[in-house]
Amino acid sequence: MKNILVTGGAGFIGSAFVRHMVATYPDYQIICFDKLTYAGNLDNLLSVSDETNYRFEHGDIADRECVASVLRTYNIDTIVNFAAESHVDRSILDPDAFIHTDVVGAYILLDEGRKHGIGRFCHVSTDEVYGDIESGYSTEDDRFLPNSPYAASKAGGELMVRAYQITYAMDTVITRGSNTYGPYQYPEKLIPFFTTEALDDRPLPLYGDGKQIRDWLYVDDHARGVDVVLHCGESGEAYNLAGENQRHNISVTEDILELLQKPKSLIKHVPDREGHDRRYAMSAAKARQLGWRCKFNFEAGLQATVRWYVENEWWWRKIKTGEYLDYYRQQYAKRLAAVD
Ligand code: NAD
Ligand code: TDX
Repeated sequence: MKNILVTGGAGFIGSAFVRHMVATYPDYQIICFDKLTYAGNLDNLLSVSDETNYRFEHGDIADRECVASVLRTYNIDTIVNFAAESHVDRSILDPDAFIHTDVVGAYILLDEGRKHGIGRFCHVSTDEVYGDIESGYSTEDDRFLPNSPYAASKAGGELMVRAYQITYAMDTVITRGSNTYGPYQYPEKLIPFFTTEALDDRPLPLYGDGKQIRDWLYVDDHARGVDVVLHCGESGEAYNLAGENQRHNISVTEDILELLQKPKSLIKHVPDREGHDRRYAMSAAKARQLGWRCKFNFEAGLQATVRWYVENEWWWRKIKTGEYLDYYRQQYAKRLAAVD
């Protein structure tokens, strides 16, 4: 590996991965390729922007010519694909962009990668492909039962990766991460959304009874997990990157309020998300065999995250304007009015 294309590298987890790779492997060239959608943000990459082993290229993974050109220009030998539409609620409002990027984009990237003769293709996926799991832990051989348009589009992308491994003998690996949190996460996802809303004493719209369970993974652990699978994963295999920190949403919400010393009365139980999965839980045993371990437990990770949002208003205040407010109204206005 020498010249690594990191697609979606200006997003939340992709940027943590870029920062990690640029610092850890001075001999690699890290080329971030990103469309800069509402979720892409070059502020996430300010700390590496002057590094000699880092470059940024603006482009869409579903644009064949653009992908071919960047593969040629930088003589890319490795692709790590983080690029995706990533928010379940937006996929329920309008799935179009999810099919474009998570399915068609993954296909174009694979196809151009194959033509260019790249080495390893590492595809970043999610625990949501397994769907709701009432008890026990999903393992890598479990069947896919995706329930939201987002989850189905991620499952579709993964199946195309599998097809390229088997049909064209491409060298691929897949990671399936659990719910990730930490600095630089777009404030539409539960933890940054509730933290920044609570800071302004605004209502926290908790879906349904709040007893849904998610397994939380700190972003730096996720980024390191992708690095381990990229370097050590067996060709053709998928690896669960599970935080093994399962929490009810209501308990995460109360922890945030306690850290901020805000009252529980900010919590509003609003009408549920459509098709809402009750529980995700994965086994991380297979990734552990590669030597991957989480360094952050949930309490330390959440404290560091909440503190980061308190100290970095410059980053999130300018995001919570314009398009963000349109989305907020569409997603929450009726829900909050229903419980007023
Ligand atoms: P994000 O929404 O913060 O970032 C996505 C990035 O992809 C953005 O920079 C965006 O501009 C870019 N992008 C979108 N469409 C593109 C396109 N067509 N071409 C090029 N770039 C494009 O997402 P995230 O939370 O950092 O997630 C990264 C990956 O990890 C995704 O594949 C997601 O499915 C997966 N994942 C996320 C989580 C989580 O909890 N956030 C958990 C498991 C897996
Ligand atoms: O306003 C909210 N109220 C609420 O109760 C929001 C935004 C979320 N929730 C609930 C829904 C989920 O049960 O909190 C939980 C977490 O929600 P999200 O942050 O939207 O994450 P989730 O839907 O679980 O999906 C995440 O994990 C898997 C990421 O967004 C995906 O990209 C990843 O693949």
